[in-house]
Order: sequence, then structure tokens, then C-alpha cells
Amino acid sequence: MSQGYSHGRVQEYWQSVWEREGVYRADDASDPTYVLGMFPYTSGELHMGHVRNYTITDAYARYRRMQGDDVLHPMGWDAFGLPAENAAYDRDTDPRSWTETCITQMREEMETMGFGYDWSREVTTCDPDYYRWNQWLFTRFYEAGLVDYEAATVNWCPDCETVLADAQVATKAVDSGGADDDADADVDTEDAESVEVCWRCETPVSQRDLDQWFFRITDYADELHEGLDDLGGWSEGVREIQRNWIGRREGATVTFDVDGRDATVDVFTTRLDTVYGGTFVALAPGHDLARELATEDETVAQYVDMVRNGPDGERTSGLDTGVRATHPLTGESLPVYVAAYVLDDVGTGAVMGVPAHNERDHAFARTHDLPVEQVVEPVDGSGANLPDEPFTADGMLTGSGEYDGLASAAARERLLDADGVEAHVTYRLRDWLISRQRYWGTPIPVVHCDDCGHVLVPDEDLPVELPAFVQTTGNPLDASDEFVRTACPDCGQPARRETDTMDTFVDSSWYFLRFLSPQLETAPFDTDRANDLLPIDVYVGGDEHAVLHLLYIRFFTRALCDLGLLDVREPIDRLVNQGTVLYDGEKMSKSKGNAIAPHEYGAETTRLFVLSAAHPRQDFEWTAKKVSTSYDLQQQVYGLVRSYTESDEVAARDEHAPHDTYLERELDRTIAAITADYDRFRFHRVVSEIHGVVRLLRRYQAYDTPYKYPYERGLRALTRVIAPITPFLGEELWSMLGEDGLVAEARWPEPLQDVPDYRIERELVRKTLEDVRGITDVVGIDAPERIELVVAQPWKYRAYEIARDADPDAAVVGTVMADSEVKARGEAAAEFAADVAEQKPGLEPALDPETEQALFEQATWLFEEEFGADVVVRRATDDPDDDLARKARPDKPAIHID
Ligand code: ANZ
Ligand code: ZN
Repeated sequence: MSQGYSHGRVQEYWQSVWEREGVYRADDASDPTYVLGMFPYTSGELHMGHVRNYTITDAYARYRRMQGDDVLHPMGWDAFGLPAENAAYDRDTDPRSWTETCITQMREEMETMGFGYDWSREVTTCDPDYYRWNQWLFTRFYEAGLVDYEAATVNWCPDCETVLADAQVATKAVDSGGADDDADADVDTEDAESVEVCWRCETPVSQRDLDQWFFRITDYADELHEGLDDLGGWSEGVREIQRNWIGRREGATVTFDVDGRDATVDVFTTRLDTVYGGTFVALAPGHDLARELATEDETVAQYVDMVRNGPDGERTSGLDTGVRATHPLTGESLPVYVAAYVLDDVGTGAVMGVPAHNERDHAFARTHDLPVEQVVEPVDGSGANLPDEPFTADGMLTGSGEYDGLASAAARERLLDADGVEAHVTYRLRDWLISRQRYWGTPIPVVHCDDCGHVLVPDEDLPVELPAFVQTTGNPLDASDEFVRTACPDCGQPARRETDTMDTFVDSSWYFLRFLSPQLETAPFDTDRANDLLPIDVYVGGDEHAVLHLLYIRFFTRALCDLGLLDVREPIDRLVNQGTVLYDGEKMSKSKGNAIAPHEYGAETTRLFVLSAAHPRQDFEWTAKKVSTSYDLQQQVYGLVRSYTESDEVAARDEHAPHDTYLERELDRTIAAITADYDRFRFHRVVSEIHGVVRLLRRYQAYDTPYKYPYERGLRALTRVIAPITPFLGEELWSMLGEDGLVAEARWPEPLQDVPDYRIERELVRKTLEDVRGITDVVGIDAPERIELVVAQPWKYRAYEIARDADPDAAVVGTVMADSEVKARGEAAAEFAADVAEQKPGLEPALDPETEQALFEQATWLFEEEFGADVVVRRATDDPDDDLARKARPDKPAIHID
């Protein structure tokens, strides 16, 4: 049993060699390829999602290094966050020691997994050396006007006892119970069947009014939206999620004068063409005018209060304020409502109600007895069901004064010139709420002074360090007098320190820059180095971050550019979002109790399996049987090398035989295929190619004593192409083969000769072997004696190419027969032309006759070995007695079996 390969036996040795040789250290002067996996939250354990994520980056980083690149492949810790704080309460410890223990554990697991990181660049976000730069950047953002301190109605999670950013609120479907399935079922009840919950603990969120810190990400809404079009290295899926999240909407504002007051209401609409159909104005409960009216009128105040604090009410609930406003185009005076369906933070927080053409306005008008005035008519002959149902499609304008007869789209353009109308773009994106009322995060570097307002902590006083942790209800920072009480940096009077900490997504918005110069003491990162090195060449992570992290990181990068700290506005060139690892069809996770620990099956078996199971983007199912295939493959590779290098089992031959050329060429083809697959992250194909080389080498060696040169080359190539996936095994094999140095630093294998048509060549051999199998089956030949493979006449290749190149609409037979060389073959040519014409759409590119013939001559041994027959390869002749010649075609030799 000691013959087999055991990862555990060699792991420590190779690790110490890698470390001694500094294999994974990126040179500070070079221009490395930057390969990054999203750094993990410090939960204490690597789960299968991490393992998949980091195996992908590791295999790719190793591949690039062997291609001769300098590679930057760092790792760090997203170490702030609420779970550590909760763990501290549960285990009666403090978040820092807890986090440190977790980090030690995770680093060890990563080493066992063989991930080759440049640990000299390790970055930990809860270190004052790191978070002081969060504070420094906050200060720069503040000076640049990118920070707001505002009273806002915010999402509050009662369980986490903190506010949440919009992006951290998820929508969760709830069981509606079915009891209220009333006759109004046609009314859209989508909203009523879901609740907003905290992304972390799924507790329903409530609303609170609090003074909060925001980053003005909306200043970049347009650019973040535009930039998505150019992100060719990102999946369309993620880009679309970001597009929707940013929610750019083009439309117009229409300004209504409020009757008898010195006030106006701007409404936002995307259907300016329906403006003449406006029969009321509706305000969101949080609209300034609604708030103002509430101070004057008790019924308004009660209604506003009810909507804001009550459960989701009727979609059609609303209150006529008694105030009226003048329509800028019709001059009519319209009633102003406060309505629950108008949202505070969409558009301007006010709408013009167009009951004839909008579902919600229609439902509202029905309930409140408001007029329905049609101003758009269908043009396709279909009738509108007004006033019973709104007509919501585009059409032709009517009842719209000088705009009558215009199509909707044209009217929207023209109406922009009308008085009281202004083109307007809105976004769904809100500013990024970064305050958290929790301990384990970066203190916001601000002091509140009664005289001076809020004052930034001066740079030389950074970092503002977290005080010692205490167990308390609420925010431990509030409980620390020593922390809170300070002097105002401006006037020196007693003042109060801000006790909110930053959202941890701030930490992860720029960590990729800190890796470039992790010890720098004068700035968060080295600007010149960053400009040289960015964007990140490959960034790998799960797609649950499509809007949070991946939007923030794009925002930060742009903001840093505008601060003059960076020149590269888009941080990530190629983004790989890995799919989910499933177990019994469910996401593998600890909470579901179906998690498999990375070490359960051995580190390298796990690496090999997760890469072989599917393309990185795809989800895949963990199956023990397939895992064992990965184990077996390592043993086979090991056995193959060992039987040659360490025993007398396999001798070597010194003279060249024809079938050696096949091995040479097939190695070239395999290397070409594997290289292309690594470039495209198709590790699953790499692994099936590796299975292929193993089969080939075993077969070659069984057929005849191996010819030393190509056989050893095969073993060396195999070792190098498997090394990025199973790095410890790679080193073992490399040293068994007597090679100098480390395989981690070896050069990537290259084909000896160009093999541009490797796919066609392999397919041809494969198809022909299959055809022979088919024929022997059908004809019932058990033990064929002789197999004849006949390669077609050159003129057929010519005809074939002409047919392939021919215009798809042309008469193919005519085009082929117009060639004099083809035509000279008379009837045989006409027959062949008809044949290829019929198959035209499916004609694959073919090799030339010489290459085909050579290929079959090299592959003869495969036929001999499989069928135990003699094999003859020959060229078809124009001799009328050559029966097989008629059947032979390019890409399909004629076959005769005796
Ligand atoms: C008049 C109108 C007429 C509208 C019509 C639509 C159809 P979508 O449709 O998703 O692009 N709206 C504007 N601000 C709102 C707010 N704060 N709360 C709720 N609804 C609001 O969104 C744009 C439309 O949503 C706007 O165009 C407006 O209704 C409504 F036949 O204005 B429309
Ligand atoms: Zn002061």
C-alpha cells in the first residue's frame, strides 16, 4: 500500500520548500498578473464555496506563473462584522480574540489545501493598521463632498440592532394563507405577499428616523450604469443585475403650481405623452409638501402617520388634502392627494395621476371617484376597454391640444419643450448608508461638538482605535465613556465622539489596493504601483455579491480617481462568478447540515474534484462516486510515473518506430487543447484531457516498449499540466522524474510542432475508430484480419472546399462543377458534387489529403491494438476498378474490413 500517493506524507515537505524558495512572492518591481479571490469573512472555517473559489484562483495563478508571468495572488481577511460580536457574547470572549483564532484556523486550512499565496501581503481589516486607512479615506471623501450626515428614514434590523443599507435588505416571500383571496384578485397583490428582511438574519426590518452617515454613490449612478456596457470580461447576468439595481429611468418632471401657496410640486413621469390625461396629483407621505400639510392639518398628520408606521395598507388608500394644484398644460386645477402607493424615494416622491393609462392610477381613481380621461388611442385596431380598464400601451395622442395625432414616442420628445416640463433622469440607486450602531467595525472618525458641529478627526490622530470590548445592551461604543468623551479638534471644548462604525463593505471596497503595498505607512496604497497594475486581471467570487460588493468596489475606484489617488476607473477586468456546490440538490451549507469539510476527502482530491465537476460558472452536485474518480486519477498518474522512474517494470527503447510519431503529435494536440482550456477557465475539460493522456500513455506503453524520448516527454507534460490542480502531487512527480527545481516554477509545456488543426485531427481519428467499430458490429466480424483505410482523391478535397466556401444561396452543384479540375472527373465529379451540395450546411472543415494520410499512418497502431487486425492506409485512385475510391471522402475515409 505504501506504493500509492499520499498527500499527507508530502504536504509539509513541499510547503517548506515553497516557503524557502519564496515561490509565491510577487516581485515589487514587476508587472504581475493580478489574480484575486474575494477574501473570506473570518468565520473560522473554510466551507466548500471558499474551497471552490480559491481552487479556481490558485489553479489559474499557478498556470499563469508556469506561463512565465509574475503573479500576484494575495490573501487577506474580511475580519470586521457582526457575527464576531455575537460569538463574543455567546462564548464570553471578545471579538478580537475570537477573530484572531478564526484567522489562524483558516490560514492553516488554506495551507493544507495547497493554495499558493504571497503571505507577506496578508491584510486583516480589523487591524488598526488597516482600518486607519478606512478612516483616512472617509476623511478624504468627506472633504470632497462625498459624505452626507442626514436624518433619514432607514431600515432597522431589531435583531442585529443596527441599520442596514438598502442593498442589505432582502425581500422574502411569506405565506399569505389564502384567506383573503377576495374578488379583487385581479388587483396586483405582489407586494402584500412579501416582506423586507435583514439579509443576514432574515428578521423583518422596520423603519427608523436616525441621523446617519452616507456615501454619495448616487453621484456616480450614471457613470456606474454606463460603464457596465464596457465590462466585456463580466457575465451579462451580473451586469444586468447591476443595471436593474442602479435602475436608470429616463423621463420628465412636470411642475404644478400649488393653488394659493407659494409652492410647486414636481412630479416625475416616464409617460409624458399622457400628460393631458392627468386628473389628480398624489404625494408620497414623506414628500415635503405632505409633511408641511401635516403640520397644519390633523387629518393629514394622522394619515401620514398611519401609512408610515402601519403595516402595508391598501394599494388604493389615500387622502384628499383639500389643496389643489394647477396643471401647467391644461391650466386645470387638480386635487392633491397623499397616497400610500407613491414612494418617498422614487423620482420626486410625487406623481400625476393618469387613470386612463396607468394601472395604479386607475385603481386609485376608481376608489376615489376621480375622472378617467383618455388621451392615447390604440393604433393597431385593438380597442381600449376604457373606462373599465386602463390602456397602458403606446399609441396616438388625442385630447391633447396641439399634440393630437402624434405617436406616443414623438409626443414624449416634443412635450419636453412645453412650459413646466423638464427632461429628467432618475435612478433607483440610493446613497450608501454606511453607519452601523455596532462595535466590531471601523469607528467613524468624527467628533460632535456643540459649537462646531461635526468635526473630522485630524489625520495625525488616526487611527481612532476601538476601545476594549464590553458586553452590554446596545452599542458597546456608547457604553465606553473613555471613548465617547473627547475634546473638539477645532475649539478644544469637551465634545462627543461619533459611536457609529462603518459598514464592513467599506473595508472590502479597496482591500485589493492594499495588497499592492501592504506595509505602506504614508498612504492607503501606492498610487504609482496601483496605476501600473490595475485593473485586477481576474477576480473570482460568488455572485451573491453582484450588487453589494461589486457595485461598491466600482464606486470606490471611481471616487479614488476623483480624489487624485488613482487613474484607473474600473477595478476588475475579468470577473468569474463561481456557481454553487450542491448536495442532494440543495446548497451545501453548515446550517442545512449537509456540509462536507474540505479535508474529509483529502485536499488534492477535493481540488481535483471541484475543478473537474463543472465549468466554474455552473452549479454542481457533490457525489462521492465522482470524488473517487478524482482520487483514482491521482493514483494512476502517480503509478505511471513511478513504474517508469522507480522500478524496472517499464524499460525504454532507443529506436524510433512509426507509432511514436502518433504519440508525439497527440501530445502536441493535448498540450494545445489544455492550454486553451486553462486560458478559458475550463478546468473540467483540462481534467478530462488529463484522463486522456493517462489512457494514451498506458496504452502506448502496453503496445510496445516505449521509445524513451516521447514517453518521457509525455510524463513531464502530464506532470506539468496537472500541477496547477494538484500542486503537491505535481512536485512529487517532478522530483521522481529527476527534474531540477520546482514544478511550480517550471515552464509550461509547448507543442513541438504547430498543431493548428488539432481538433479536426482528433475528431477524425475518433470518428474513424467508431466507424470501424460500427462496421464490425453490424457485419458481425468478431476478429477482423485486415482493415483498409482509403483516403480520398485530391480533387475531392478541392470540390469539398469549393462547396464549403460557396454562398449558401448559390446553386452549389453548379459552383463546384464550374471548376475545371473537378469537372474533368466527369460523372464521378457530378455524383460527388450532388452529395456535398446536399450536406452543405453540415460540412466541417477538413484537412488536406497528405495530412489525413499521415495521420492515419501514425494512428495505425490504435486500430491494430483494438481490433487485432493488420491495417493498411492508402490513397484512392481514379482507376475504375478501385471500388473504395467512390466511397472515400474528405474527413471520412472509405473503410474495408476482411
Ligand atoms: C404618469 C404616468 C402615466 C406614468 C402612465 C406611467 C404611466 P416605471 O413605470 O417603473 O418606469 N411614479 C413616479 N414616481 C413615483 C413614486 N414616487 N412612487 C410611485 N410611482 C411613481 O416608473 C415610472 C412611473 O412610475 C412614472 O410615470 C409615474 O407614473 C410613477 F400612463 O407618470 B407615470
Ligand atoms: Zn468644537
